[in-house]
Amino acid sequence: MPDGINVDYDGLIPNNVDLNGDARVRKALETWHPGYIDWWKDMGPEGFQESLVYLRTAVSVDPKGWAKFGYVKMPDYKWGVLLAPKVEGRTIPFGAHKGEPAWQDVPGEYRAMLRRLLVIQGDTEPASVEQQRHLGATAPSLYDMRNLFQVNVEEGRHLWAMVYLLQKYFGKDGREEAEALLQRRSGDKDTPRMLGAFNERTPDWLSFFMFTYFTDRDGKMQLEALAQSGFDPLSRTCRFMLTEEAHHMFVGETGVMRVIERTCQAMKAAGIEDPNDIARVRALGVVDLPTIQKKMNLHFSLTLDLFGNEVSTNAANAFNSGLKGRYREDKLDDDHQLLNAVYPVLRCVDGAIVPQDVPALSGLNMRLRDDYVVDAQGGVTRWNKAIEKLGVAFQLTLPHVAHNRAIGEFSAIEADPAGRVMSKVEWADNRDRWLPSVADNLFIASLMQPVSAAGEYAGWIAPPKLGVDGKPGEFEYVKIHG
Ligand code: BYC
Ligand code: FE
Ligand code: FE
Repeated sequence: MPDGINVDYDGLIPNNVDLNGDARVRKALETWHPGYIDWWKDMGPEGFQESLVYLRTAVSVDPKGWAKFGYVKMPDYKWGVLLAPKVEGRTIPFGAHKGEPAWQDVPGEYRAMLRRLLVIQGDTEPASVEQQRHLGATAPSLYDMRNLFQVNVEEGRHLWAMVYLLQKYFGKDGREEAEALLQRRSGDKDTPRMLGAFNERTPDWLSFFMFTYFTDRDGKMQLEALAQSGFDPLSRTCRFMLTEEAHHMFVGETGVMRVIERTCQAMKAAGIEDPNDIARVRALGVVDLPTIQKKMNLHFSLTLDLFGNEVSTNAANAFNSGLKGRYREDKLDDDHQLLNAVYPVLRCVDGAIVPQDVPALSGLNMRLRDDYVVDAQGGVTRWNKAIEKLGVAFQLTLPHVAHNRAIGEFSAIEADPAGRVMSKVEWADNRDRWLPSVADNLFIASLMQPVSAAGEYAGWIAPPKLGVDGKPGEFEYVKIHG
């Protein structure tokens, strides 16, 4: 079947890229497949490989109806290779080659750079599955468990998406990279995943919701930037991945929202006015709002690290060569080349945080990060509205970009969530006021008792407003024993 809206579903690998007509790539993917399944069984959701999970599977790339729902054992999930439909006459939207026809093949001079971008993107996908593999055991409901597994299988499909590009366009190098993507392990001291945040633990469900809200949103921003690529197969791949990504952030935003709702309702019912009366709030078996703020500080700052350095030659080169654009490049009104433009960036000068204009090309990581912060604020505002509506005097705030950073300008200094710079000693003395302490994590861990009766929810989280695929509240989203 030629490239298009419909997906060839009959073979081992569902696809809309005519794998049947491309014996070399089909063989390469079929050879890679058993290693992938081994990886999934080893490193995917622990303890639920035989369960029947009510999952959506992509069966088309038509935005109006691309998924079908049904019970699947996760190792039997149909991970496919799906690209958004080709746009006829598409041209390279930015950089030195702006206006030239989009590349259908890898431009030789940019081969190494493109390969690196694909490998980094690909590496994050299995990493997140590894980070989340223990969470099934403590799911607060079958609904949440199902959402976790949905996110996991789709991250698995995102790995397939990058592996397809590597196998199809990078020959032997691509095969080696595809293999290496199955070898690295999140948090492993010898063969870790490539980016910092993907080697952190996701120890509890509040972390999972924060991760899918904040870190999957970095995924969204990076995919948006790569969706602009002059390398057309990458652009089309990322455009389809973005349709799935929206659900991951939905899981995060509604997850945090439900935790907040439950906490505020419990406080009201118990007559607790002071959100900082942590002992009394915790005695109700819900997460106090200051601890939610700390979790947010942690996951937001870890995610900011994923945007790289404030001033980056890599970013300039990726843009100039037409490989990685800006967020919504096609909606921006400028010359799309930026050779003479500047961009304001917060830098660290003599230990102080100061704005500085840098060449716009070198500042592209920051531009994307700034767009990210605006996007991330949206959900925080909605959370705050809910807190207010529930009558609790507390507001969540995104911490300053210099807070708790390990990459870039601010990795050299310490700053509190308001952006006040301080000594290492002051930081060490106060760290637990801003980031989850051992005691906070132990408390959250104590709440993580599994609830697996259909329609029931753990006491620290409110039920969702709507079920999945229009299903009623008591629907059995996961048949744990198959
Ligand atoms: N950790 O020039 P710089 C997702 C390295 S998430 C460790 O500033 P650049 C998802 C950097 O590699 C989206 N190392 O870097 C979410 C470089 O090393 P080399 C993933 C880091 O390239 C949830 C050196 O420092 N996709 O999809 O401008 C669930 C100099 O840095 C880090 C992408 O990221 C770090 N955080 O920017 C599942 C898109 N940051 O080469 C999935 C592809 C930097 O000098 N990647 N370094 O040895 C890129 O566009 C860029 O590579 C980065 C870094 C934005 C990551
Ligand atoms: Fe992904
Ligand atoms: Fe995601």
